[in-house]
Amino acid sequence: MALRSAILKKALCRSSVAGARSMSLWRNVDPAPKDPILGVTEAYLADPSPDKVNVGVGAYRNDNGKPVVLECVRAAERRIAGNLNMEYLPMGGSVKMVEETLKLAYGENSEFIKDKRIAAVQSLSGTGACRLFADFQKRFCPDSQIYIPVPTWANHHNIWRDAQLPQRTFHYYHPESRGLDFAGLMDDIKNAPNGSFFLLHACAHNPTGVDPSEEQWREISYQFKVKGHFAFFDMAYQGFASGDPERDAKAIRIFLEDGHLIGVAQSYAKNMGLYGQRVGCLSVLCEDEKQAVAVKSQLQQLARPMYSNPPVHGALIVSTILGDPDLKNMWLKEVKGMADRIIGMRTALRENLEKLGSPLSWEHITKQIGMFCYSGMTPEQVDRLTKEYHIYISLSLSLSMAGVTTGNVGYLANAIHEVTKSA
Ligand code: IK2
Repeated sequence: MALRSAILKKALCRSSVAGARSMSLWRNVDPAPKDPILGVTEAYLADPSPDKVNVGVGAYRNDNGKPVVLECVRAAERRIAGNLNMEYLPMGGSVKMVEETLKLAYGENSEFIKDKRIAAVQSLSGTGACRLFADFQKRFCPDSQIYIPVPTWANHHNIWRDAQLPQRTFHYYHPESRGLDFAGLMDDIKNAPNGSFFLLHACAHNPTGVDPSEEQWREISYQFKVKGHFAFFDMAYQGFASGDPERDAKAIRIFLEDGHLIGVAQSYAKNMGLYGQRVGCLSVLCEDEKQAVAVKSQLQQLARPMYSNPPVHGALIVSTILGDPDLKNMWLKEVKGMADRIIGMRTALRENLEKLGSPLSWEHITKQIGMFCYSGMTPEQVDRLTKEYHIYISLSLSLSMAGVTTGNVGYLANAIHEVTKSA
């Protein structure tokens, strides 16, 4: 009895030492800074004001400010219902979904698809595609770095930082003209060491809404060829720039025509409204089929210890829609509908500001494209919008036009006018 209680005492004593040690393990962990984009939504949700407006995160809303599930998605879900098993997908994800997704980026009749020169895997949406590529870049080009536009989607910096690759920046936005700094961009391309990696937004640049023209893309592509640079396209908004996914793939097609070997991150978050399903695709165009097989196997090997294989449901929705001509047509109409509503809100916001007699030029609101409008406001003005008018904008200072509706555009214009009129 005495022996048992002595053993118990010793064990308790040992476990309390271990307990104390495990408690102290995390004592030095400080809270992480709030995400500059998703943190805005948290603040918006916590605000009880009936006037509040969320133009922070780039998530499409209908004209009543409500999230949208596309009709084509509803129809695909009806078809899938009952036929779905919950088995694992392969490490590279749904082959059918990937096949259809490549057609959107590389073209319906792409010779590269026919020749099996593209290494492609299903990814955890666009973020996952970028991260998988960054890890791949680190593993096979460990001494390389990535050139990132100024500004860019804030998470790009986190992604390449966590993949432990050095980052350089290149000129992109010209604050005075509120357009593209084409001269600065071309200089940076020319001055980067030969064979550098560049991150390019394929269309509807986030956060500026400023894209190069077709002619400018041709010049960029030419200069990339001269320098032997590698273009990694992040295409999170295909369809949101022009309303037509085919037109929005123009930059990629120009690079393909010019014989570049490129990488592409695709996402269905925005253009199919599948935000939380986390469905996308990473592809790397290779020299031949043998290389593509090798690259794909390495991408899968990177995925395996991270998340093993991607989720099945969103992939099945996408392959059902894109694999059926009627559903695909329905999708194309719905993408155009979303892009058109945003274009309409750009016009309405500009008109409202002009009607209020704003002395400033708001031309850039209708000139910029895609989901975002780089407002040209200062951090102080944006701060006033939030504090005095309950209008939530990300720290990038760009408005997500997807959150603007006929119901709130007047209120928004008035608030913007009030905080900018004395500038
Ligand atoms: N690339 C760009 C340029 C993006 O804007 C986004 C989406 N941004 O909005 C949501 C957010 O801030 O998280 C992505 C990639 C990634 O989108 P997803 O991973 O949702 O496909």
